[in-house]
This record gives sequence, structure tokens and C-alpha cells, in this order.
Amino acid sequence: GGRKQSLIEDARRERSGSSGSPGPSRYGDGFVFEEKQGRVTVNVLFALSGGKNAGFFKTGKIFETFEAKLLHIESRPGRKSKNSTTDLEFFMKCEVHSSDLDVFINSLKRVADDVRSIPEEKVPWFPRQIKDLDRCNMLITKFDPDMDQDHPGYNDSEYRKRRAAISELAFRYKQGEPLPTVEYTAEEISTWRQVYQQLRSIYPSLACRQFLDGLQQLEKECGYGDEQIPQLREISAFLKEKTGFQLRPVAGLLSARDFLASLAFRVFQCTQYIRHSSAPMHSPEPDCCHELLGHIPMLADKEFAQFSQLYWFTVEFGLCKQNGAVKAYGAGLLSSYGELVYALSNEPEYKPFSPEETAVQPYQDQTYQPVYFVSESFEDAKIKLRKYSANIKRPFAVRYDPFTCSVEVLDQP
Ligand code: NLE
Ligand code: FE
Repeated sequence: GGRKQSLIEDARRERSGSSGSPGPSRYGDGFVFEEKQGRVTVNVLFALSGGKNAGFFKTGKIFETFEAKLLHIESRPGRKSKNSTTDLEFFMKCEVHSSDLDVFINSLKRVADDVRSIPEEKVPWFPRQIKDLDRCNMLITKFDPDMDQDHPGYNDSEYRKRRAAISELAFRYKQGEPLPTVEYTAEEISTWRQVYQQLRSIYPSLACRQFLDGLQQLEKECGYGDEQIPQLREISAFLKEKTGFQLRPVAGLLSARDFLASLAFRVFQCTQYIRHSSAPMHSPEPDCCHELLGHIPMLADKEFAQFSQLYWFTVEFGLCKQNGAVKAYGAGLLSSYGELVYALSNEPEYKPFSPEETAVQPYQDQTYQPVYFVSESFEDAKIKLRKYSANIKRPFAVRYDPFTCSVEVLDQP
């Protein structure tokens, strides 16, 4: 399904049901949440129904009259009203004089419908328990075959139907249930076979040692090979024993926030559909080839499993030195025949891995990367990364409790 990222969406998401959060009072009457030097900040949500869209300018007038300082504004289609025109909803964050607040809100109520507030939480929602990951499924619709005209599956209605069916499995999944099994079709298996055979032939010379070790074990123990697409259930059990990682199904490319948050629980979210048969050698979005060939063998390595941040230029597109040669360990390379060969040719630029520089390097997500970062070793990269993340400023500290699989927030009232 087409899910868009937006502040409103975020605020509305049913996440508030989790332990300790405010529950239904989120949309209650307390408009104020921060008062400083006679001014308060409010998050206000309102709708303009039917033909009242011109009412937006009336609300604007109110903001002007009360000298409200606008900090953020968003609009989106809301509910359909009786005469079947779509209402518009607005979300505004603004600052007003404390003494004006009541009149300000009442004035808004006169010209707009459904005036509500969204209290701002001091700490943004994030999963605290492994079962909260059921709410971490916010998709980025960028490369979706339903949305993106350049997607190789865009004009293939069969393919899109199949994708929707497999997505459903992921949306219905709840943490702790057995992982869903997909019966792959002959065409899907044939795409897998091409990808597998082509990549398998260049891995020995282009992939790092840890990857080759992992792949060999998966071929022995998890049914990896060119005849069938391995199933998540078996692989998850395998990883759990090796490095404590487990898998859960996901419907597509996730927001970085949801994807990275799940890694904190050593849960790796895996797509189960396969790329379109017309483009087996490179896909801009993740698919089962990318997960199973790119990520899983690396997650079977203990040393590597600890190292899962600064994602793009390491876990996805990282290179490392090994016995004097440069080898690939990034999953985006290990699952793309085209890019793996290119990355290890002398075409792209190489830079030494340094978190400060890597974190701000703009990246390419349509086609091959123009720049890759080369680590001296995983150990070296990990030390640099730990140092870097220890210096990231945030208003609280967290601690992971492995016994209860929960994240505890420290330094909080
Ligand atoms: N380009 C990769 C592939 O073809 O498998 C997928 C990258 C997903 C981030
Ligand atoms: Fe990936």
C-alpha cells in the first residue's frame, strides 16, 4: 500500500498504545506543552470541510492577529464529507502569547472544524520492546512498482498483484509468530537462478572472506543454491544460533528510522518478493535476492553482526581491505552482479572509511555509487564508529536489556 511519510501521519499512528505513553489523551484538550517567557508553543490540527477551503485564509488572518509565530505547517487530504468533496486537514506548530491562547483557539474553532491539539512528546516514539516492532512498518514508496513509472514492474499487472499478495503477509505478521512461507512460482525461481549463478561465479574473487564463509554454511545448512529460493523461517533459526539475529517479513523499503530501530533488537526486516524478471542484475529496491544473498551471509558473522550503523556506505556498499586487496562486504554490492563488478573495477572513486565524512556523503539510490568507502578491517571500522556514535548528542541515554529484549530509557524524569 501507498504509505506516505509525514509528520501528521507520524503523530496519528497508533503507536501511542505502547506502555507508558499518553493514550487517547493525545488528542485531548491540553493545547499547551511548552511555555517560555510569556509565549507558548502549540501543535494544532484542524480541518476545513466542503467548500470551506477559502477558510484557510481566515485562519491565516487569526494567526496574523495573534502574532503567532509559525514553526511548521502541513496539509493533507482528510475525510470525505457528505457532498463527497475531500476535506483538507492542516497541522500547524506555532508560538503565541500565553495570555492569548484561549482566545486564539476559540477564534480558530469559529472558522475551522475539528480543532484539536497534538501534545508534543519530549522523546519521540521508538520501539522499547521487541513486540513494538509490529508498529515499525512505515514504508518509503519511492521504488514501489505501483508508484514509480521507472520500476521495471510498473506495467506488469501480474507482477504487481503478486507483490501486493506478498506484502499482505508482511503487514499481517506479528512478532513471535512463525515466519510466513512463500510458494515461489517457476518464473520467480528462474530469476533467482540467474541471479544466483551469475553472482556465485564472481563471489570467490570479489567478496570478502566472512561473506564466503557464511554463504558456504548457508549452502550446507539452509538450502541455499540455484534450485530454490530459501525460506526466511529456516534462515532465521540459523542466524539466531550464530549471532542472535532473527528475521521478520517486511513489505518493502522501510523508513530508515523503522529499519534501524529494529536492528537495536537484532531483528532484521526482510522483503520476500523478488525483483522483476526483466532486470535481474540490479534493483534499486531491496528484494529477496538482496536480503538472502547480500545481507544474510554477513549477518552470520559474529564480528560483523555487531556492526550495523552508518548503513549506506558500510552495510550496503562497503569495501574492506583483505590480504592487500580490496573486497566487498556491502549487501547492495553482494546482491547486484552489475554493481559488484563495477565497484571493484577502477572506475569509481575510493575514500578511506571515516564516520564523520561517511555520514554526510550524499548517496545515489537509483544506480551505482560514484564513491565507495574502504575500511582497513571490520575491527578498525567498528572502533571508529563507536567513537563517533559516543559523541552523538541526544537528550537521554538508552540501555538494552537482553533478558527482556527491551530498551530502557535512562536520564529521564
Ligand atoms: N542494488 C541492490 C541489488 O540489485 O540487489 C539492491 C540495493 C537495495 C538497497
Ligand atoms: Fe539492504
